[in-house]
Amino acid sequence: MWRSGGQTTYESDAESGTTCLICDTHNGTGAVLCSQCAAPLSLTLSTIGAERPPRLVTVLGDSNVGKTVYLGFLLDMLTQRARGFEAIPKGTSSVNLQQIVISHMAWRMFPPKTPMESDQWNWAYYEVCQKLAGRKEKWVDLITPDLAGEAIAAEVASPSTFGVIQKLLNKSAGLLLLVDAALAANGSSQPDFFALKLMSYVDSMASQKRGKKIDKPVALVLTKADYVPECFDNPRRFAQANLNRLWNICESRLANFEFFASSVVGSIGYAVNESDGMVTPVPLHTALHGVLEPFEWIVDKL
Ligand SMILES: Nc1nc2c(ncn2[C@@H]2O[C@H](COP(=O)(O)OP(=O)(O)OP(=O)(O)O)[C@@H](O)[C@H]2O)c(=O)[nH]1
Ligand SMILES: [Mg+2]
Ligand SMILES: [Zn+2]
Repeated sequence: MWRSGGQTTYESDAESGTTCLICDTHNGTGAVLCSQCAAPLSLTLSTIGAERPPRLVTVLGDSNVGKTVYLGFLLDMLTQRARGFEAIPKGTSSVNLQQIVISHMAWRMFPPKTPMESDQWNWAYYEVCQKLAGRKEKWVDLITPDLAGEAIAAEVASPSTFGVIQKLLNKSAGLLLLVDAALAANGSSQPDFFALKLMSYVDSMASQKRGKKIDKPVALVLTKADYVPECFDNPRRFAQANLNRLWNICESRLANFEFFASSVVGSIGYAVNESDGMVTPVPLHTALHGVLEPFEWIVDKL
């Protein structure tokens, strides 16, 4: 890796090996995943020759909040040219996450839970362009892993357990923080406390001067809003009423934040397993609401 004009350029060649794009660790030739953080080294290879430094957007949230589902649909909407966007995956493995989510939903199943091991996470790298009539084209190189909620919880509880999360945060241009609106509306304090811990972690990692707010745009996405449709009318009001601790820390520490409501299902059924009585939600049909808006807002702020 070398730096010129304030910009970091990453190297990779047969003799000297590859520098990890996420944690800057140097890896020997033949390595596929970074020995330090398990990010795919193909990310570095994909940036070679790029005109812009890549921008990372990280999706955070508790386990079961809907990160995998949200990210899969977001990437799919981008590649389907929703609202003036165009997206080109860099490297075939980037397509895996989108494919897993879409193919499961086509079979009326939610995708499986993301494994805790970082070498099992799907990473997506897309070159995204927004072309809107009367406006200049805007290019963003979106790099994001599908993190496991349990790994995020472990890192927040004890920083450096999953060092890759800390590195990602440092390098991210924007954050998407997902919060389960259905749980919050049911009176559970878990989503509020988890998001409060996450925000406190983000704040401590930002190492801002005391009293200065964090500039990084943070979109707070209220997921599963199909269960709480009033959330769509006014996500800010919903957060103030049901996620008050989160609302307060956002107001105190973030210069750029916005709440959004999102849902990916139009109707949902329930299947009961006869042998063990386990109830599984069945997405009867897909209907996307508020998936693109948070990302569009972040791109607008970059
Ligand atoms: N009703 C409804 N349920 C949803 C929606 N999105 C996700 N879910 C439910 O939430 C569950 C978890 O979604 P995932 O995307 O796997 O959650 P995750 O945040 O990736 O969880 P981890 O991989 O454990 O970190 C799904 O299996 C669905 O049951 C939604 O828009 N509406
Ligand atoms: Mg997941
Ligand atoms: Zn690394």
